[in-house]
Amino acid sequence: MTNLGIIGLKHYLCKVKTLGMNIDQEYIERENRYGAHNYHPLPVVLSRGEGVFVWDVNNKRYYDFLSAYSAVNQGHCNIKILDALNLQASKLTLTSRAFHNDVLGDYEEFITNLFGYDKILPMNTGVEGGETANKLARKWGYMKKGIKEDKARIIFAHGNFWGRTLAAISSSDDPLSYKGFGPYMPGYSLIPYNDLDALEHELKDPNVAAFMVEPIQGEAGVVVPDDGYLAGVRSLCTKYNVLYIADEVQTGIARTGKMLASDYEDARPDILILGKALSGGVLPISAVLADDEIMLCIQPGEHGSTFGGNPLACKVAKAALEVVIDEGLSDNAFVLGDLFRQELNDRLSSSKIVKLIRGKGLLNAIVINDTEDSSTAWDICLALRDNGLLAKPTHGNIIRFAPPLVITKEQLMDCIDIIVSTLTDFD
Ligand code: IF1
Repeated sequence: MTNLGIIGLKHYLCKVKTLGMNIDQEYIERENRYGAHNYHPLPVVLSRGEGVFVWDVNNKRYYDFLSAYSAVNQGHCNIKILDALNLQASKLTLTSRAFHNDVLGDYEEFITNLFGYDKILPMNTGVEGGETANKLARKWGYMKKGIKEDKARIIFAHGNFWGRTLAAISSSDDPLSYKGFGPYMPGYSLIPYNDLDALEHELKDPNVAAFMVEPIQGEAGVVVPDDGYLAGVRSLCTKYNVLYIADEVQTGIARTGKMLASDYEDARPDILILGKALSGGVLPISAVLADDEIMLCIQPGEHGSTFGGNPLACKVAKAALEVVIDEGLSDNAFVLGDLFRQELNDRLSSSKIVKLIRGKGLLNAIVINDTEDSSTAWDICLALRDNGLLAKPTHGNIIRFAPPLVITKEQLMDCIDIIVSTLTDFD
């Protein structure tokens, strides 16, 4: 937009405000008019963020209980991450991988040591991480497992969500994601989540290269599998020489109370996908981690990205991980997550509207006593917004609660009060 355009808009909005019209509506109508209609946002227009808080254009303050789908675990505008960003931004932002740069190697060494893998392949968005993991698994299947060309299969679980690309929607069983976008990627199959018998049945097929799964299913509504499921996946994949791919794009980076949700069990993935909070919400940064046996199956020229591994992203990701470690965010998520579920369970035990509270660490959801296609969860989110807390429904009857992990106990208790009183009003 030109300067004139910005001044014009501000002037116009001032007029709107003095006339007593709804200032939010102007922003919303502009998006609606000029932007694709691929989202249905909660009607709130945000302009500023700091830590656990965001402010709207009317300067009303909210607790952010979405954290941009767990991308801002380190809190909005985290100063250490912004310092890293600003310092590198004025030095060198992008070289492409056609040349080396003086930052990438340091980041690669840091992150592989932190997570205990031989190598990293840096990408940008979460879904590119998933695509990369799928390509790696197929290549490994042909080069190492001896699967005949074009026969490799990858198994997924019902309810999975890993993004919006054609490959990602080809493994989806949510019509909203896949319908109308065919034809689909071959070589994908679905089994029930949290079902080791079904997994073993599939893994017996020698053409299976990998099983890709979220340690907790986010989009499906924060579905936590039974204890022992991930360890079971690990041992079955080992038994049948199949790669275990963990999609920790949402569950990773301290969200569930450990650095990785996989850390709860003896369940080290063969391929680990990270995204979202890997940048603290500053840039799209994702990563695929694996050992040499797998990672070196991809040779120069066979995969890549213009922006993947750029110096700015490397500095930001390293800072984002250091914040998580230095500020003990895993422990905070673990302790406050237990408190959150316990308090809500105690104080909502007689609620007719709340069916169930579930989650791990600070990735939680409440299931509302209503049908999946009802508008109850949406209406509750509107009321929560009015009461100063932002959350988003997933399906008509589930609300996800995922605040930035820098939240303090005092702030969390304040949020629990808001949630309890809002839900009590609905009863
Ligand atoms: C949207 C939900 C969250 C993910 C997992 C990979 C990706 C995602 C486990 C892809 C992305 C998003 C994207 C966002 C909504 C969202 C979401 F509501 F669909 F369920 F987080 F919970 N693996 N999740 O959850 O990462 O390419 O987007 O960086 O609007 O699509 P991406």
